Amino acid sequence: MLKFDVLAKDTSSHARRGTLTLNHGVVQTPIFMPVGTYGTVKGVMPRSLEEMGAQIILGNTFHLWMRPGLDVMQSFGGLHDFERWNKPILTDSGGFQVWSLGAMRKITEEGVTFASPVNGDKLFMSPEVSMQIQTTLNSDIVMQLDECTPYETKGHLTTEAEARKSMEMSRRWAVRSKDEFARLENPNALFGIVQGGMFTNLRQESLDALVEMNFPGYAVGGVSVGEPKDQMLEIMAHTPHRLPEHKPRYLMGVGTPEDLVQGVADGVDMFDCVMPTRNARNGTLFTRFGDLKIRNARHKADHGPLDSTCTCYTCAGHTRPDGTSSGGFSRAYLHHLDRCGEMLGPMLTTVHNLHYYLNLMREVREALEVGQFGAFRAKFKEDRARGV
Ligand code: PRF
Ligand code: ZN
Repeated sequence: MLKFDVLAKDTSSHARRGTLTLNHGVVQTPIFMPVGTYGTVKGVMPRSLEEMGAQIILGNTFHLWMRPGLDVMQSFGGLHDFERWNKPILTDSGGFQVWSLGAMRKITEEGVTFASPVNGDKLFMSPEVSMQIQTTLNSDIVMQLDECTPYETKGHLTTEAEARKSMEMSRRWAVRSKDEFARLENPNALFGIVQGGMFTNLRQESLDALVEMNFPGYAVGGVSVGEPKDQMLEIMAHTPHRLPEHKPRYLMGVGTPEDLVQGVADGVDMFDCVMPTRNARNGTLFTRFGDLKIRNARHKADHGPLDSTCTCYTCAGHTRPDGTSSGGFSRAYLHHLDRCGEMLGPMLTTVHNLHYYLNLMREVREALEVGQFGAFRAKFKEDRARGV
């Protein structure tokens, strides 16, 4: 089941504010979806995710198929109960991850053959297998199996002919994914994925074919795969707003805070990216006034918070039962945890970065509701350029 309602539209861009109703709940869009590849958003307890307002998280077909495997998933009735997250879950199909294996895999029309990175077993992923796994996981949003067209392979830029071949195979895999999803009587929603590399004519062909198939939602794949920024922006400007107005649009694996705000302006409703979680673990933190590196010696004795306007647990602390505040953590303390390799360090920085991304989308939604998205964007850019 999937229902999508557009509540408000911006007058000077393709941005829109909507609600997406899924089997495990309602999602307010535009939304950022934290990545939980292995059935966990790394280092974050589900109660913290709830606290910071996460509405839907990702899981990964490929990883959960490897470990713990389908028998265990089946015995829990799916991923929600296993990981104790009762809100919506979207799972990526595995195509992108299998593709990332590089030399270890062989892609044919039938599917992808590869050696298990866990135990070396020979495995086969096809559109049908991906749908079977995602059905067992009971994901609210299931992604078709696709082939993410690379930007370049060993220095060779993907040609239009190569991108066409890849896009056409993804299109045939969309048909097979849809047929298998229907055969399994999966009660959730299946998204098609637009491919076509850096070629807008191929993007249009891919989009037209998928729209003809009438999916309940659509993703734009194959961007943020190593291309120069201007090419990424060109695809973002081209594709999302051409997708059906009354269906959700998901831009896969993007991006920086600036990319998200631009994506919303381009008509995107849903985003996911490892950037807030991965960067937190590397000590790169997002704030309203730009990014900072907590490892930098200038933070060594700084009593201030990461972001004085942030209300996350890391920056603002929590209220004790007696009504007093614990106070937020200082940059000096976070710098110290990083220096010592303490595990609380990445836990606190991940909470902050995710809160930043989720709050950014909350501010975007509020601006759209009151018809102030243009003004919001201008202020966002100005603040981010100010520097921390
Ligand atoms: N396809 C799938 N997952 C993805 C991508 C894609 O093209 C990308 C590209 N940025 C990220 N994740 N299935
Ligand atoms: Zn914070």
